[in-house]
Amino acid sequence: MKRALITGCTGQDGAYLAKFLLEKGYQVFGTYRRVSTPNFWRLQYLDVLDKITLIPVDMADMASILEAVTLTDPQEVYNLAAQSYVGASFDQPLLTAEIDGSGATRILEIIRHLRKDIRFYQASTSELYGTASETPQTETTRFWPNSPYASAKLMSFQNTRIYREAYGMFACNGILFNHESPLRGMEFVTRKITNAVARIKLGLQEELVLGNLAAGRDWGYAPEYVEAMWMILQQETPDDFVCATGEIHAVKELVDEAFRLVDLDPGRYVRTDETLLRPKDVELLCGDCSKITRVVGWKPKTTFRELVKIMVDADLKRWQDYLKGESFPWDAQNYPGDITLLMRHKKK
Ligand code: NAP
Ligand code: F7E
Repeated sequence: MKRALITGCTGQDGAYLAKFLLEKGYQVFGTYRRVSTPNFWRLQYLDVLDKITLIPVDMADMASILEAVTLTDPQEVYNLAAQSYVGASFDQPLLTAEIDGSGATRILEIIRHLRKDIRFYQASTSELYGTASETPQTETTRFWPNSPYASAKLMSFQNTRIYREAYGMFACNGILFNHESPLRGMEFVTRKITNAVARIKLGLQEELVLGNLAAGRDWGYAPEYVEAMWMILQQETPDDFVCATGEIHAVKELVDEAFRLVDLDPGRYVRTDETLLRPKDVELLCGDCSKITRVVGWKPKTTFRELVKIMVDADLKRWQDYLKGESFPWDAQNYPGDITLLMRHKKK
């Protein structure tokens, strides 16, 4: 039986990947952060929590990563752990560099010294393109990061490539464009919108406050993207690949589509607030996935409209069930509606 180690197993992609690999017959080990309150809701939601083995790891702590790799002796390591929220990286740039930049290098070093035949997947990102020099972006488009998150991810991207070329390691980057699902974290714009739309429809919330409505993204469906991660590691030759849908939609379009699905007029409920603007945003991203389609055989299936519907339906059902008194693994009830967060990174 093949063994896979997933860092960041409690996150959106980690949970979907754990489920996918279990279905492929893998023994799955996942790392989690020791925190005062357990954070396993996604693994419970997908009914995989009791089918995987969890190991406490912090990506800042080399010893805990070394122990995880030694104990699990995996054939494949998927490095998904990250401070993944771009906005927060302006507040915590050094922590983000430590986790997202140095974290990957810690694993690469461990693999280099311990067992160079371990296949390594690095969760790279379309954010590397920042202010993109061309549209759509491919594997050869220039990187021009616009955030501390993206510059940290640039380090891990380059070290993954460098360890591949310098030491002959099977180390690959998936340059994944935004991918979403009902398991997406609440602070990301897609889920923030679909959760708010559900609450507004049910009379639980009065308004939705957003930042940059003009930003354009290439949004795909997360379960399809974790399959791409696995496919990348099954190739004969290690390489870097873009995963994307090739379609751009503005945040405003996402808002309109989500409200349309529940027959409400967004004009009545949505306002913008400049404290939600990032000091520097990425205005437009759109990927060209022809290389991964040609070489690996992966292509996206779910359309933008289908994705928004999946997410709105899921959030609506969860709030309806919640109102009926049902309990189930879920994150939204942990977010108090009325707290004021001081946005340190607000545009000056
Ligand atoms: P996510 O939901 O935020 O999950 C991130 C995971 O990393 C969580 O399990 C989190 O643990 C863990 N983590 C955070 N800090 C850590 C630390 N110091 N030590 C150990 N683990 C830590 O992110 P995602 O959307 O699944 O994304 C997965 C990966 O792909 C990330 O590296 C992200 O940057 C990258 N990526 C995502 C997208 C996207 O659109 N989703 C696109 C491109 C690349 P907790 O649960 O305890 O917080
Ligand atoms: O923002 C704008 C915001 O936070 C998308 C991460 O998974 O994908 C994700 O990064 C856009 C930005 O995702 C709000 O300014 C407007 O232009 O959902 P997001 P992201 O920054 O694209 C990449 C590929 C990753 O690698 C990252 O890990 O939406 N926007 N108003 C807003 N964004 C948020 N979060 N909240 C708002 O109220």
